[in-house]
Amino acid sequence: MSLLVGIIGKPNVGKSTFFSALTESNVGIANYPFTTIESNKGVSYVRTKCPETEIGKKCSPRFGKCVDGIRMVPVELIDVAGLVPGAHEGKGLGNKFLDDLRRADGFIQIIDATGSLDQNGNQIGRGKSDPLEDWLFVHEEIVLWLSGIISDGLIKALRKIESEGGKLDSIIYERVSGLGIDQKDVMVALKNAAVPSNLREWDDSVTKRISEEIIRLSKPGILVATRGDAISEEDAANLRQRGARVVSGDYELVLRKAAKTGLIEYLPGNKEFKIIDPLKLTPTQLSALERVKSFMLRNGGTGVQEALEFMVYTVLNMIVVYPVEDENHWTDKNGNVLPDAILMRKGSTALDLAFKIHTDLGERFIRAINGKNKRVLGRDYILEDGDVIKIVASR
Ligand SMILES: Nc1nc2c(ncn2[C@@H]2O[C@H](COP(=O)(O)OP(=O)(O)OP(=O)(O)O)[C@@H](O)[C@H]2O)c(=O)[nH]1
Ligand SMILES: [Mg+2]
Repeated sequence: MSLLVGIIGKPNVGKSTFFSALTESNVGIANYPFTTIESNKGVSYVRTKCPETEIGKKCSPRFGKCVDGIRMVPVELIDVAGLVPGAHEGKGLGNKFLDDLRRADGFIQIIDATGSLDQNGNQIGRGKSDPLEDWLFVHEEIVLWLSGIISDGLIKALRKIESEGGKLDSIIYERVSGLGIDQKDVMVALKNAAVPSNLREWDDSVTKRISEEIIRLSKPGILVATRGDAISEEDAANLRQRGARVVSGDYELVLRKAAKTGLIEYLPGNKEFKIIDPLKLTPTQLSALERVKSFMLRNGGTGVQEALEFMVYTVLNMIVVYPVEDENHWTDKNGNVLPDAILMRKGSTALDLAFKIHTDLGERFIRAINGKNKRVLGRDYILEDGDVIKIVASR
């Protein structure tokens, strides 16, 4: 299973535009709430330096590509319907899509830099709402949704612990299994949430505190203020200071489309682009690209690719490793050089990598070999960013 990042936020803020730019897929985008009803899923890529240069051969990625030694590593994205206050009780499009977020490893929360929308995504005029305040209710909905999952049949289970014994962390873990949450995180959450020693004193506020801690520990997120193209530099600086990243999903979408049709040269994440032949552009296209250019100068790029990479590498703490079958030539059994680039959490071991590739490979693990220095590695070897690893397993 690859990494999955959920794109969330209130209706009409620009979630699907951000998603469409990153995944280069066509999805419904319109200036009214609830354009998206069914979730959109797609694949985007984060950049990393490819080890191909160290072996002097061109790599052949099975997914994504590698341009000038910069490898694009796949990440799954999911764009869901807008969240409104009360979504966890079924308001708006409610719970259904919250459940689509079950497997997400973390969330990118999109907010509207222009502050033009009320909590239901209706236009109320520029600056009439504080974009940062939306963070609170959207976060609250996610917490309450998890509380609902934990609460299901909980009181009965707690009574059972009292009469027959049993472990609280197992009871909670059981409820959140399937949400990609570690048992370790559940244990830390229980400790931090100050659970009453007498379980009879348990109430909804305890469940909520546990959910808050679990979300904080295992579903981290970042705030991305889109429509950065439509605000002043002063407002942008203010949003940045308050912890949001300022981007323009719309401009990133324009650039990716223009690059695809051969009008410009642009690689995602670059701070600038080049018009290939100005004579091929209409005056409208030229002036649109001028606007994009001036925003990129002010903002240091559109900010979209960087936001995803910040999420993956810094917030989710990922490194990239390259499993191979031949540790000398760094190939799979068909001779493809560095066919896979896999995102693993910092601190993962060689055994974790084996399990990530295939449960069977994990179960039959004997040792690993470091493709760079040919050293033999045990199951507890801590992987490093850029490692090329061969797993040796029993037959
Ligand atoms: N100026 C500007 N407009 C944007 C940007 N991103 C999105 N928009 C506009 O905002 C409106 C809503 O965009 P969507 O991407 O459909 O928003 P959404 O959050 O997916 O909306 P729902 O699916 O209805 O919740 C559209 O008119 C977009 O063109 C941006 O970066 N800049
Ligand atoms: Mg949408």
